[in-house]
This record gives sequence, structure tokens and C-alpha cells, in this order.
Amino acid sequence: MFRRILIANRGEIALRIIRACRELGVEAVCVYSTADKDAPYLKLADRAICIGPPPARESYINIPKIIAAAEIADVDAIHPGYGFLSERADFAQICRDCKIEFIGPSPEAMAKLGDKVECKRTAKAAKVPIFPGSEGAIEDEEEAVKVASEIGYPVIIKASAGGGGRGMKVCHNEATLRTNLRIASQEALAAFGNGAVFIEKFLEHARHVEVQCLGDKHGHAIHLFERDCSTQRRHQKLIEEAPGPLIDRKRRDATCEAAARLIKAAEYSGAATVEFLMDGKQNFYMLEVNTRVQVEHPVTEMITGVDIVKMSILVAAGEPLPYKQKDIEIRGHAMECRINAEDPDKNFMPCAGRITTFEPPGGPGVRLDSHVVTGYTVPPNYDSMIGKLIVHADDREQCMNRMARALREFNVGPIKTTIPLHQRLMENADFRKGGVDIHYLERLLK
Ligand code: MV4
Repeated sequence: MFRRILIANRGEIALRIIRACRELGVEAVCVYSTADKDAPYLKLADRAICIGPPPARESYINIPKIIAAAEIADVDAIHPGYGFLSERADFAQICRDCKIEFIGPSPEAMAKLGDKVECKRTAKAAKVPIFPGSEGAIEDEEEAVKVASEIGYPVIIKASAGGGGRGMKVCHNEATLRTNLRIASQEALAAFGNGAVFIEKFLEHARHVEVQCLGDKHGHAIHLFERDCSTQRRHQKLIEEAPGPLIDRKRRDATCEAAARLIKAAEYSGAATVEFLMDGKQNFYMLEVNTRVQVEHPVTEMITGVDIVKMSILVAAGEPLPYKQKDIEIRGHAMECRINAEDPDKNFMPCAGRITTFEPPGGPGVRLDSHVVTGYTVPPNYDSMIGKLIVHADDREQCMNRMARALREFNVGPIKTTIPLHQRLMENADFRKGGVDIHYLERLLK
């Protein structure tokens, strides 16, 4: 096992990784920008190193500064968390060159799955369900028009190097397809330095269902079942839950097993999430693979009992996964509400500032992953998530009741948060029935 790890992140996920390190008996070194210099979680690390001013490009995503801190602290490995450098294959390669273990996949596996065209190719070979569309990147316009007429409109143009909703264009007819192709390719080149685009069938009403996977360096890969993350706004998830509601056991198992096959085929080690869209008939279509530990990993931890962050460290150190697929079972239901310092009544405007009231909920089945304490000041430089409230119960109904109860106990002020919106959703009849689609929240907020 590693002696010492550097955590190249901040906030709640830095704290989550510190906690995993402590339980593993591994020393944790944190880096911080001057905006985070008073953050309370830094005191829980074995060491904290200032890496620069508030802008992320001068601190948390500045590779020379991160590597310098790792060298100074003499760490064996770097955990990137999520966001920042977590999905940068170039960073994983630099870590390798510096003989520091990157806690995540190899640069090769990351690049293979991070490129959507390559990822779809690998998925198809592994018999993972994908949307019908172009085989690989579009080489010429006539080919795209031919594919579109075969699969039928609407189609969607996506950038191979895009992700999280960036660089997508829906086309309802041949004329718009032709115009959008040129624009999309130019935009992709400007935004990602890669102009490759592909097309596939566009699905209007869908749920976002993603499968948590783990792979090790010995060729083993397992899945930890799925999460439903359909309650989102502008590609920002607000609520995630596991298992996905109203999914039949056979469909679930087939999809989750397919996801694990893809991770195995890519010779992937670490935590990965295979994203799918699910239509009204429970057909699944793969979207993309996230090659990192995700924000919403706790809901899967709660239903399976597997510590995903610990596993990410363990497999990076070369340990085999201590679970076989048959060891993994779904126990009860878990839900996570993202608590953001934002005002839902003012178009989710971020609310940086000092938190003078912070009264966290507790009691049975309640988990709060947050770096915030009373007197904490939310800096304006980073995302506005101040914590995640996760609850676990025997079934979905009790889970929502428990969440509503925990949200009532949770008192944060004077800054505005997403807590009241979550309370509203826990009482919403459509949400309570389960199975709301990816557009539901945006329609509700109109
Ligand atoms: C789609 C789609 C419909 N059809 N692909 C958005 C983020 C990126 N991961 C893929 N996305 C979508 N791809 C096809 N063929 C609709 C979306 C989409 C979406 C997906 C998941 C969660 C929220 C979304 C919101 C808008 C569009």
C-alpha cells in the first residue's frame, strides 16, 4: 500500500479522500489555493501545501505546481478527485513520467474511453448497447446525410472530444444537419482542439441511468449497480439515487453486466461510470464513460457497502479487487441531494460568502459529506457545492421521507442554498412516483 498520497483537489471530495486515507493508514497531503487557506479540512490532513492564488489555472489545475508539491512532500501517488485534473490523460502520463502513481486509469485507458468515437467502438465490440449512428467520425457530409436518412430524424451531432453536454446539436431535417455539421466541427476544433464529430439517433424523453464500475490491474472488473441522475438542470445534477426506480431486474442486470464488460475490455483500473440513456421501454443506450470517482458515488456506497474511494486507492496500489461480482448486492435505497450555495429563485445565482448558521442533520440513515462548518466562507472561485446530503433506507418511499426529515433539520444561513428546492421535490407527486425524465426539473422551474 502507499505510504503517502497527495490530494489534488479541494472541498468535500478532498475531505472524503482524507477520510479514506486515514482509515487505510495512508498519510494524506493536501494542496490548497490562497482562497482555501482557512478551510477546516486542511487541519485533518497530515500536511497542507499552498500551491498558488485562487484561479484554478494557477493552482488546482496547474500541473507543474501539483507535481512540485508532490515532489516536495515525497508522495507515492496523487488522487485527483473529480473535476480539475481528474480526466486529463496528459496529467496521468506526466505522473507516470515522474514515477508518481496516478490514482485512476492508465493514460491509455483514459484516452480510449474519453474519446467518444473510440469509446463507442469499444462498446460495440463488447456488446454494450449504443445509439444507432455513424460508424466512427464523420468524414464527409454526404455520408452523414445517408446515415441520418437510414436511422431517421431527429439526429444529434456530438463532438468526439466533448462531454457533459458541450458541443451537441440536434437536427430535425437534412438542411439543418448539413449546416450544423460544419458549425459543430469548427466549434469542436476551437473548444477541444479536435474537430471530430459523429451523429446518432436523438432520444427526446429519457432518463439518465449510470452504472458504477471498478476495475483492477489484474484484469478484473465489476459493477456496483446503477444510479438514476435524471433530476438535473443544465447538465448539473441536483438529485441522484440508487437503485434506479422502476427498472426491471433483468434489464438492470443486463445493462450493468454490459458496463462491466466495457471496463474489462478497456483494461481499466480504478472507478469508472458508464452513462446510459433509458427510454420509456427500458431500452438502454450508452452515452459516455466518466473515468473518475464521481460526485454521486456515495449513493452507491450506501446500497452496496463498498467504499469506492478506498477501492480507487487500493487498486492503484496494485491490490486485486477484494470483491467478486456475486458479493455485490443491492441493500435498500439511497438518495443524495446536492446542497449548493445558489439561489434557485434567482436563476441559481451562486451565493459566495460567510456561513454563520450551519446546523447539520443527523439520526438514522443520514450521511453528510461536507467540508463546511459554522463560520466557513464559501469562496467565489470554484463550484458552489457546499455539501451532499445522503440518506439510506429500506425502500424508496422511506428514503424520501427520511430525506424530507433530514432537510427539515438542516439549517444553513444567511446564504441561499438549494435546500428549499429539495424540500419541494421530496413533496412533489411526480418525483415521488419515480421515473421523472431528464427534462422534468427544467419544466418544473418554468
Ligand atoms: C443524448 C441525448 C439524446 N439523444 N444523446 C447530454 C450530456 C451528454 N452526456 C449526452 N447528452 C445527451 N445525449 C442522444 N442520442 C440527450 C442528452 C441530454 C442529456 C443527457 C443526460 C442528462 C441530461 C441531459 C440533458 C439534455 C440532453
